[in-house]
Amino acid sequence: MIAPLIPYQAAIIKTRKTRTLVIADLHIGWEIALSQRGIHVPTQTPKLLQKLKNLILTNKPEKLIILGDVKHTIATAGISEWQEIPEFFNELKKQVKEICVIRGNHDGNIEPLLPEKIRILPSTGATVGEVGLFHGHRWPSPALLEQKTLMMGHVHPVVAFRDPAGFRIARQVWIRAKCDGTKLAGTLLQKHKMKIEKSAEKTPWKHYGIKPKSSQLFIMPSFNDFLGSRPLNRRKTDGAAETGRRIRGPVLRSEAVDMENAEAYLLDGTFLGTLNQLSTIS
Ligand SMILES: [Mn+2]
Repeated sequence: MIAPLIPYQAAIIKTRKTRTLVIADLHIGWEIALSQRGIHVPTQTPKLLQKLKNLILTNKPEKLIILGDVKHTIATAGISEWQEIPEFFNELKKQVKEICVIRGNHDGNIEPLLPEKIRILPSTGATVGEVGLFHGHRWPSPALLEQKTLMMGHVHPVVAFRDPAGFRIARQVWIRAKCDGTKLAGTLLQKHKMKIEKSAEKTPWKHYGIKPKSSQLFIMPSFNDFLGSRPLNRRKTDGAAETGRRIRGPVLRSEAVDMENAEAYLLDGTFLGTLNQLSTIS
């Protein structure tokens, strides 16, 4: 069972044996990137840590999974990241038995920043209970498509609202989209240059040994409140549409995920409508 921890950007996956806390997109050190452009914001890392500690105290998970993008710089790490990231994880280690990081696109060379016993999982993802978890910038492994529910981060989903006077605000949201596991497996097979044989259902079994079952995809809001993003309800006529498509990653770009009719929920659980409906107010 999967439950969002309203009103936080976090979820709990419960199985018979364990409770796993899942968060995505910490982007520790985004303030440092700003300071290089002359804007000085004090470090926000202690606040992120406190928010996460409180969630651990309240929900008592045995396991914490971070769905990618622990740090903000992509390939390297700045001086403060060398200090802040190990400290952050050393504190968390005192609160929760097991911690895993699924590698995101910002997690290049993260190994030396993580203390002992923090496990790094590949960007192809991991399965917890009946949920397939992956970051989203790359394809998940075929094994994840056997799960009914997929969950990813990476896009930092927000919805924009504009009133008639032109004032605009953006709010973080959860996205729930229908997806077609067989189609996803088909696209993945094509990517691996394998031909779809007589039946689209049987080919994944033959090549990957799986029966695709994924029917819904959740996109998690970023745990870091400050991250910007291109609103998901921006109209397609926008000149930046192509860039937007590229950033979303291969799964959302594939026709197997119905983003038009995807449902958007505010962090407090309020249902806003589908992305298609919301495109009129962006
Ligand atoms: Mn990412």
